[in-house]
Amino acid sequence: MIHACTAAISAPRPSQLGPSSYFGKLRIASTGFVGIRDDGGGLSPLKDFLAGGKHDDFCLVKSSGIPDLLLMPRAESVLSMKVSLRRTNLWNQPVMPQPRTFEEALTQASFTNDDLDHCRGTHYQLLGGDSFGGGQRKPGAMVNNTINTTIFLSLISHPAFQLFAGFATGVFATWAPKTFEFYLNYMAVFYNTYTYLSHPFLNGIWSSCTFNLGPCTATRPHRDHNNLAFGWCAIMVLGNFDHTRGGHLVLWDCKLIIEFPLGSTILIPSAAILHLNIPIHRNEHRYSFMQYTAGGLFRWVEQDFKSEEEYLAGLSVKEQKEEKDLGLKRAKVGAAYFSTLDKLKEILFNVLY
Ligand SMILES: O=C(O)CCC(=O)C(=O)O
Ligand SMILES: [Fe+2]
Repeated sequence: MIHACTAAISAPRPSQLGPSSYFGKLRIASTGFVGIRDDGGGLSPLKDFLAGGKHDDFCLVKSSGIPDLLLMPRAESVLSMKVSLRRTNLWNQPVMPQPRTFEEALTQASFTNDDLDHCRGTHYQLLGGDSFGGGQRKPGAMVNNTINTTIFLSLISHPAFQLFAGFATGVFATWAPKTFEFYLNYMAVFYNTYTYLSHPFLNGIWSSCTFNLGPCTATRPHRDHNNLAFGWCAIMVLGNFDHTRGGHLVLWDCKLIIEFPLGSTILIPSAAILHLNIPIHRNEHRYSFMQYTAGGLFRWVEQDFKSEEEYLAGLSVKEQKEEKDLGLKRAKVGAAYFSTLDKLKEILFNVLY
């Protein structure tokens, strides 16, 4: 069952992005489903984003404890949503994972030094779920070694992560209902066809998740280009750190630096927006849990369960051209799925009356 927890928390505070804020066109690969790889660059300390720092044109979104809604300028579309579980009575439930849960996972997992240097940063990460891309010939479950598979399975069986999955899914369905419906429709076809695969969480909409096991998770500037180009991912943050001094989520393209306290979940279009974290301080720990669905899974459904080459080979020259044009148009189609406040009000009105 999907938790519609958003109903239990107070009304969101909209932060209209300032005129200097920028959310460019969706960067979309020619097939129209995944983003374009863009990472590199190092970590920036908080002072760079404060008065006198080299990025002091960024706007700091302080954590108010109530949900934060970020809107795109002019279009007033909902770009991001931040909610905190700590304001709900769910937070005090004994099932909540303690930093110990991550420490134990990290101690038991089997990592090499190379695992500490990846495009997102220099922290340990455990990935799992169903995916497609990166050389796979067809969609399937991500492959880990036996130890890491066991740890991944035990984390996704943890009641707290099941609760987070349902919570984030409820937020997604509430604030981006059209995008959510797109996920529902495509994933219903996908999982009805591949009955031997299943979502990591029965109450969650996303097909994959990453446990950023830190112990000091701070991502470098990156776009999660394998995610659906116009899709949303959910990031839940845990650990033991002072969120006013570090751990912020920076949405580079929007010139926003968002305080990201323990127990909060932020949903963003992570393939489209360049994002990164401010490092935390010595003796602090930060872990995050990210849920997403690879754009390749949607493409696979759209293109009759065939590889790009196989699918195009079955089309006439005219159809191939149409298909390529359609790929680029998908950025527009995807952007149209973002909710406007008026649309959300209309939906609410129809539900209530
Ligand atoms: O930990 C965070 O706040 C961001 C995580 C993230 O962007 C990622 O894992 O791709
Ligand atoms: Fe990311």
